[in-house]
Amino acid sequence: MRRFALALALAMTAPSALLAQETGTTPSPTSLAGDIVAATGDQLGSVSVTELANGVVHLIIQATDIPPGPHGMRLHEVGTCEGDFSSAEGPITGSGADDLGAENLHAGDLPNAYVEDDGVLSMEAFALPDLTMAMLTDDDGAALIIHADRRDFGLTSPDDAGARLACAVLDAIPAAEEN
Ligand SMILES: [Cu+2]
Repeated sequence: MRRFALALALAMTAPSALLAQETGTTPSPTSLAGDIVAATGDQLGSVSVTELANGVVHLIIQATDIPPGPHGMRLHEVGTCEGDFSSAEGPITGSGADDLGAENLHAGDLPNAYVEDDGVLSMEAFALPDLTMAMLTDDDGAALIIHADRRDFGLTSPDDAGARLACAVLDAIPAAEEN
């Protein structure tokens, strides 16, 4: 009877907690989340990032009060959103500036988002296959940037996404929230 009670207690312990206990490390997160903020500090929305079973990174991005029109969307190197958001530094480039064989396409690039007159941005996207969860969870983290202008990916014009309108620091979701 006593042995049964112990087995039950073990079974009820979260597997992730057991794993952390055994290895002495925290398992790398498979989900990240962040609040999208304007340069004024106003909160505009949220982003969630999930690594699928095959390693592909999937994003859900929702925000309000975004100027109507197309907006470049990109994952940047540093998880800091201060001032004009230059604190997030450059886009995640993966293996190099010309990774993926295209001068204007980097691992952190996402498709443009299109916002109607209501100012609502709502998109779901897969990241490029070059992007890994490890790039987003390195020591200095990562940030999502919503740019002022549409990106052209070098197809027909110089590729300039314009100013950084909004920014979200991508943080690991605490285990308690994830359940
Ligand atoms: Cu960018």
